[in-house]
Amino acid sequence: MSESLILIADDGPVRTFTLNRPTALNSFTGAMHGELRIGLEAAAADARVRCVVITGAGRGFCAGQDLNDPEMAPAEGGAPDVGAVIDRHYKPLALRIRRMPVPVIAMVNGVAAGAGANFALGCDFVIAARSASFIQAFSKIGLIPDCGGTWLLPRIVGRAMAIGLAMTGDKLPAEEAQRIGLIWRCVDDAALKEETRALAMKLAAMPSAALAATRLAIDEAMPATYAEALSIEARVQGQLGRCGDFAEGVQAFQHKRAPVFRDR
Ligand code: T3D
Repeated sequence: MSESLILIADDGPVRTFTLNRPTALNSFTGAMHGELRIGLEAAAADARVRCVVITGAGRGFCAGQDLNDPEMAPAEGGAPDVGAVIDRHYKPLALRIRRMPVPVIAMVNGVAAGAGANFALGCDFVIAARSASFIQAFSKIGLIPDCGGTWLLPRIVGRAMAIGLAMTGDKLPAEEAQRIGLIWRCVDDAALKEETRALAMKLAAMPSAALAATRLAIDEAMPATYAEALSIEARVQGQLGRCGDFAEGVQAFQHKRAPVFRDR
């Protein structure tokens, strides 16, 4: 039997997905997309899961699209339909992550290139090993940043950095990625798993629904005016105010005890 392209492991409320094509630096094939999509759907529907971690097997995180995947092969001698591959695989993946009801952490253990880099940047947190790096590899093969890169990069690091990273395709070491605010943290390689676990457990104990709503409200506010952002906050806060976690949070505060959050 062939080995799974996505390994799934639970550590209490934290579910870890490991991209498992290490000899090709975990680059995406259609089959790996399929397994990941099914796994993320299941995690989204499972109330026991309160935080998701995504990482890569071996020395790389993800080298983007597998450039040898038959799906990339030109149709009957013509050019491959790259746009169709994005519509079929990368758009659903990016949206799935953005709509997860729990926080998603990319634990970047090695190189993250092309769609592999932007797949990580689309997660709520990116924690990278000091030896890891980020490469907007697209320009080197005549493409533009995809998997959300054109939207994410300028919003995270500003237009000048976005253009620089995207046009040069230069390798950005993890330490530099943290310095320019592209990622949450760069940590020593030996500390990567423990630091990620600590963050994941902390997030898992927090009110998931409020964390997912925080992501939504910040994304919605990004292109909005100040007044519109205030209205978005009123709407989202109104919904959260009617949820059990808010009542629990206030009660726990009043009784000086630790809260137990359940909403998702
Ligand atoms: O249809 C569509 O294309 C739509 C979607 C596009 C999204 C994209 O992601 S486009 C960008 C695709 N990715 C790339 O262009 C990155 C290609 N890889 C590299 O530039 C380098 O491998 C890295 C800079 C990431 C790492 O370099 P290095 O020196 O550490 O490793 P390596 O020796 O190049 O790679 C190790 C193995 O992984 C090697 O296989 P081998 O020779 O040992 O059998 C290499 O061929 C393989 N590999 C790396 N990246 C890919 C790959 N195989 C298939 N596809 C890859 N993307």
